[in-house]
Amino acid sequence: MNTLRRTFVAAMAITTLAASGALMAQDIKPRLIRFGYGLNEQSNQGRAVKVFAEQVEKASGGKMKIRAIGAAALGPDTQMQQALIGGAQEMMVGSTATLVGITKEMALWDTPFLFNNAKEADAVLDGPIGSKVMDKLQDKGLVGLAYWENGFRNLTNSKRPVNKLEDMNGIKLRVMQNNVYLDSFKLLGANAVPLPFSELFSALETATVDGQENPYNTILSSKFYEVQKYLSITNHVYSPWVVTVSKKWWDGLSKAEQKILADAALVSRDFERKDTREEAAKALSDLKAKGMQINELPASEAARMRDKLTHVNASIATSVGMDLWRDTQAELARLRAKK
Ligand code: TK8
Repeated sequence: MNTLRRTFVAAMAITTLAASGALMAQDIKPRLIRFGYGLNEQSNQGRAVKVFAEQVEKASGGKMKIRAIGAAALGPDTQMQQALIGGAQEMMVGSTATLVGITKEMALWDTPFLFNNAKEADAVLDGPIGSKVMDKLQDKGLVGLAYWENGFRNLTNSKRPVNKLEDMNGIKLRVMQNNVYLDSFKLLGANAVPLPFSELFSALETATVDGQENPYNTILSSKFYEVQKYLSITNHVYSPWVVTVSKKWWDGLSKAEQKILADAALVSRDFERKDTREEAAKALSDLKAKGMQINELPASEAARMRDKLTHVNASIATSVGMDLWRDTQAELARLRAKK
């Protein structure tokens, strides 16, 4: 190699080195956060995850990036929970009901008719009782950041309108994978079958099950109206979602990064509740327009169902702990006493 050529090669090497050095200093690879959820992108859940992602990117100046993965593409709730615990996935949002197998206190939220309205739900979930339950996740490798609204659940099926308790008899009903739900609907006379949400649409379509129960929003966004004729308004339970993080991964974040995620969970929670309530308020007319036949249970029949369902309360109290159960009842009494 002649001198000129040697100089050229050396110069090239220096330029390459300098370029890659500059790249390293300026563009530190953003943290990529896989955030899984079960519903469609076009749903209250999907919209709120998008708000969360925007918030995190903005607050971190692009250093934290959310890769939102909906429609249970990372698996049903229970599978994602295990991925978070193992550290193979960073974040998710899903039902508290599917967490009961991991943290038994979560069964508190499955209590039929626990909350009379959304205001009570917000007050208890965002207050000390909600935090206490959420913090129990930490022993199991999960960090809970916020409760979002799934909503009051209502019944759909393809057999008949449920106008009285006896109409539940023999209806093959999909329930979440959770003993409280299983026992509740067995008590009502249904043939309750636990199934992950991701399998629900096709189970309804193929008539593997006759019915299911979910908030109006989900009946709309998951297009259950295509495969279900009857919607019976029962509001039998208020169901929360909870935003969770892998503790394994969370513990490796800086305090500043943790704060960005925690703050964004609250901003998106407020957005999500408002969005969900607005959508729910007009969902019934939307579902009617899609061809569903909608009926409200007469008060006397709703009371009969309520009566039956109180039989699950004792076992919920035992499994969540008597202190937590009593504190919750006391808090609800306090909320109801004040105007
Ligand atoms: C979505 C579920 C869903 C829940 C259910 O992953 O399973 O019926 O209501 O929202 O968490």
